[in-house]
Amino acid sequence: MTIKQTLLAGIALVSSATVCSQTVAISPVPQSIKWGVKAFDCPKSVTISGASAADPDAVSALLARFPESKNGVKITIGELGDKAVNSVASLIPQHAEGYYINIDKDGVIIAGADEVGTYYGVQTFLALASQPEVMSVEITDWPATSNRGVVEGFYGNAWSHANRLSQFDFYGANKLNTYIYGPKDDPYHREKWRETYPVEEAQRLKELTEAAARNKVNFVWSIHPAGDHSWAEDDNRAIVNKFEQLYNLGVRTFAVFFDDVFGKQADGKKHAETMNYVLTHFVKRHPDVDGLIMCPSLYNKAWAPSFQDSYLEDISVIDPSVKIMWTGNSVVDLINVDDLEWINPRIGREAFIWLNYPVSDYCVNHLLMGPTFGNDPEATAMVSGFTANPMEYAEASKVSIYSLADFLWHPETYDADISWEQAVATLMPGHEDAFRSFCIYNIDLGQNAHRLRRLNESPAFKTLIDKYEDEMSGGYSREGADALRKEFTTMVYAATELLGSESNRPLIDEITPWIEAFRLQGERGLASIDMYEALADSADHRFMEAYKKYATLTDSASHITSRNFPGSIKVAYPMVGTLYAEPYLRRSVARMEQAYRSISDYGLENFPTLPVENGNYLIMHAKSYLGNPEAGGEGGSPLFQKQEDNVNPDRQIWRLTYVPQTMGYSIVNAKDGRYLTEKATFGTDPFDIEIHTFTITQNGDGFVISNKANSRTTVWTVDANGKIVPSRDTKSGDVITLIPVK
Ligand code: LOG
Repeated sequence: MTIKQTLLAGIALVSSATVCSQTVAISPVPQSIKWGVKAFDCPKSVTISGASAADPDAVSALLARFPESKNGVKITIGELGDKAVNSVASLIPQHAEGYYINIDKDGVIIAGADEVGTYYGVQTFLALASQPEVMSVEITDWPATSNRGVVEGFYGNAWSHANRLSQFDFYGANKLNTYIYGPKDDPYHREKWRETYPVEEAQRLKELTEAAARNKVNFVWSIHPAGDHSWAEDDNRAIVNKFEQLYNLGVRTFAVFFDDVFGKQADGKKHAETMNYVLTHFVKRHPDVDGLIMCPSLYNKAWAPSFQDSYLEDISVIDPSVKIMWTGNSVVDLINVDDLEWINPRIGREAFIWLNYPVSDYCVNHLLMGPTFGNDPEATAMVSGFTANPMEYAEASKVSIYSLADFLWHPETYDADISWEQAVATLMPGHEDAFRSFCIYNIDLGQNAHRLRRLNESPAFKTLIDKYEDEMSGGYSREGADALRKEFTTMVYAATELLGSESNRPLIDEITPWIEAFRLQGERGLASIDMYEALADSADHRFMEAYKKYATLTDSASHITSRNFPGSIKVAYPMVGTLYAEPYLRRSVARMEQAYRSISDYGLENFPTLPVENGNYLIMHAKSYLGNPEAGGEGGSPLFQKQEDNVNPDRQIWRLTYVPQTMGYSIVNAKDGRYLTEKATFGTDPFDIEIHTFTITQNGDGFVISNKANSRTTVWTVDANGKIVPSRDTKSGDVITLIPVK
């Protein structure tokens, strides 16, 4: 068969195998849906009645998919009050943005409660009509949450113009109606908030407001004046002046952000004054401006104790039309009823949610591609709006945004896993399985300052290692090796397929560094199984070849970066499978290295040489000795001391032990067994290698000691009092000398 014949056969097979039932997902899930039998084949064209009175964006969206012709499928469209849909007026739900759809063999009726409703009705119809046969159906639908969407509010590289245009189409299709513009690192939002946008940027913003409007998305523009607002009228006037520019570019809803400022800048009374000033001097002067939103400085419950008691009371006097944002129980948390019961009475209104998920600006090496779960469905009834702060990776963020749209529209029936499966399939048509494999290994955030974890990463991999790891470390298990080899092969195939796929290039281009890391992880896994099998055969040359391959692949993975361009605000070092796959690989390779050393001398020079042998050491800085003055106590800090400890020498002796998994050392005091933590204090909790091991690198005659926890590297410097100060400036590490003691 020629290639062409093969393709044709493939298509014939698909269409003859098509069953007559609804196979495409409608997301968000409608409030009420009644299926009937097949109505007609997927329309080739449509005949529209009611188009002249109906919402023009709804009609355009319909015509963008189906051409009009006399004999096309008959579509009647309009909103409540339009003549065309009079016959179904009583069936239209009385909810803002609601709609009614009826499809039968005679045609289609799409009737909105308002213009947005008609537009959303068309979106649902387009989903229904995206399969070969369209089913009879009656749908009554409306959103449970009024303002639903995204707040682009992260630190890092702001979304591009193309990113945002693509987002708005996505919001339109998924029935999200709100986008708040507030990227922390757009200078005209924060640092240079007083300055108006230059012509070119202004033109792009105008295009954005137009694109948002076409998709029924309310484009909210926010200003962040709080870094250096003088609280004098001049500065309030500067805010109004800036808003006037944005008004002229088409913005009709505005926001003022006061987040992440402290002290004098976090003054509730001043914030209230500013908001009321903007109301009087801007909002009231433009009858078509439809509202103001503020993000307070105290925007989560965990911070309440460190703020002046009166802060929330001070802002509660702001005109009730102003919406006040809230991230929940802490900066990064899911939203619960309890949080809202706490905040709503304090601010005298329903909070407007700023959900810090899937934002990754505090764990930049991770992509958050997992299911969106943990928000209380009941919480949606207690808010004035609900927006999510995404990753700087706009396309990748759509996995979570898709589910957010589903959750907010119909919280009672929301199922995070089902919604996630649909998101994955919708975003990579034709490569669903490969994309799913990738996403499943990119779920957890790792150790991070905000402590949010997602422990549902790679469950199948976890099952495999739970089942086989003990067996494999105790002896040879063919079953274990085969099962893991199969999984690692799937990873490599999935990555290769995605890298070569064409169905969503913007997404693939954006996440390529993570896909590469994923592919390498699979290949490293395969090399580790080769090592394992060679070890079982006592085949030292074969083992060493596999080991060298593993080491080369690991080295390549460590050089992958993302957003590593001149002027980039944050560079990322992609990490994947950090919950189970990566720790397993490191454990098993470290174990095999040890086992190999006991059977052969061949090629040992290929293993990394330890910068320092395991053992007891004096740790010295200049002429001082690191000691443990309060040994046996609970707190205290290690301290470089000028005097040798003659009373209790063990207090200045430290046991260094190499931990192959992290390629770092644990540092434990000989006197009381307490370990040094990443903050250079003492730890007594169960030892966590991911946080408390130190990398020791040769520097001249001495060493530099660094620690990589929370994805941040710090190096030891020593202050004038002999205290270790972990510095983020990784170039300025102090030279430390290590003297072995017997
Ligand atoms: C910032 C936000 C940032 C997020 C996560 C708010 C209101 N402000 O801690 O810009 O993306 O946390 O790092 C924030 O959440 N501050």
